[in-house]
Amino acid sequence: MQRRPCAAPRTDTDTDTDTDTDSGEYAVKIISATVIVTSPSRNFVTLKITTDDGVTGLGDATLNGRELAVAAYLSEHVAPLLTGRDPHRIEDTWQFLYRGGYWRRGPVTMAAIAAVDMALWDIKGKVANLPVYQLLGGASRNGLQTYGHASGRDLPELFDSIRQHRELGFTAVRIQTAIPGVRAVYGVAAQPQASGERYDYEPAGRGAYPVEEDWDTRAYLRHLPTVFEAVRNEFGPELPLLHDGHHRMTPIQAAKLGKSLEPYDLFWLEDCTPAENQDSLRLVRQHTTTPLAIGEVFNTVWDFQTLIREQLIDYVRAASTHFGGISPLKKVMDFAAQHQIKSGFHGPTDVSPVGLAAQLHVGLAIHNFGIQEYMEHSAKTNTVFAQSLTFVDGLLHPGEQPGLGVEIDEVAAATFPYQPAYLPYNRLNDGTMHDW
Ligand code: EZ4
Ligand code: CO
Repeated sequence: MQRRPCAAPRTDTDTDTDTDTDSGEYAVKIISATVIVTSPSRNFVTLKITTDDGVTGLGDATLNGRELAVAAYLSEHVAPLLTGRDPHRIEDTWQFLYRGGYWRRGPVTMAAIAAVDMALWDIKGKVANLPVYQLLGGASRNGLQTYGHASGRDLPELFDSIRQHRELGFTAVRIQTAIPGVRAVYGVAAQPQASGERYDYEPAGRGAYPVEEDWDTRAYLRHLPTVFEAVRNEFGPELPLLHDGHHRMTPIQAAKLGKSLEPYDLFWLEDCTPAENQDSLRLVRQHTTTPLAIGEVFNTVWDFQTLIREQLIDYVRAASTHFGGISPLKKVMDFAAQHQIKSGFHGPTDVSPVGLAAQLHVGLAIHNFGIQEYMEHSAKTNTVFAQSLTFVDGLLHPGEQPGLGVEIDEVAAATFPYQPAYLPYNRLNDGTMHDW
């Protein structure tokens, strides 16, 4: 019998069986790929791939505020193409979905491809009986240093939040505070929202329409250095401090902020300018030695090309889920290593436990790990996802279970149906829309 072409999908008329191949490459086939949308305390989109010998793999396709678009992309256009493919051909399947789709990139496409990539790594690990980090080269460290999100409406509340995080074992903290004159600011957990339930300390609120927030860059630039001065005075010079500018400044404003924060020795300043304008980082870089982190909204390795090659950043903020999965995350970090740039993968709770596990395995294996963002998932989320990660003495570890180490309880998942939820948007005082 003639061999089928490489990785051709099974068709209805195909009478081929698993046993008539001599190379072994068709020994296992994908028999199903199903999409699970669940909202235990927030919305998550999970892909479950099953092979004909009963092994399952999970991938995260959660895209905050646009969840159902990725779910449809997967169930309508990707799942049918996966049936019959060899689950072990991870790179080939990634390229098939990326190049074969013709319309490349974008968060919906790349979250969908990410879910497939993660699920196939999960399967490969289970078949090999090894945690995924072992397949990526093995551990380069004992565990991953993490940072938590400290925030407050004023200094006493912020100081309490920093103390709480240190008691939980965090050895680094991100600092976000309210700004006098601004009603609602990104990243301040205790701040009341205009409407919508705040969940998991993340900014998206449940409800059919996004909440409006306001913004004043001049007030922010004046206020923030005073907050960092107070935190350094209270907690001393050792504690690594981070801050997220959340895409709101122009290049010259970001340069000014970077300079004014230099006395407080930040671990990083994140997303100081909107990511679309890569050239703007040159200007920021020329003016400040405050380390820069960027890329949580990037989709592909190519988005980092200029920033890494010209050493315009210090940390890669990509998230496994929004960046096409484990395979491209490993590639971008290998490229970054040549330029002494480290990882700082995006780990909010809108990356599911599956997506978080995927990047923990990468972070444990690569040499140029920097720091890992960690926001614990809620107790409700943990009733749906069983995680094997551990967090001891400030170090995260993905655990030793074969594969990614996360399983989903589909019965529990079904009890939490999707609920519309949107990230807020920003307007300036005169009503102009601004980056949120
Ligand atoms: O606002 O993931 O660094 N973390 C962040 C996040 C983002 C959310 C958006 O869904 O900027 O909190
Ligand atoms: Co951010």
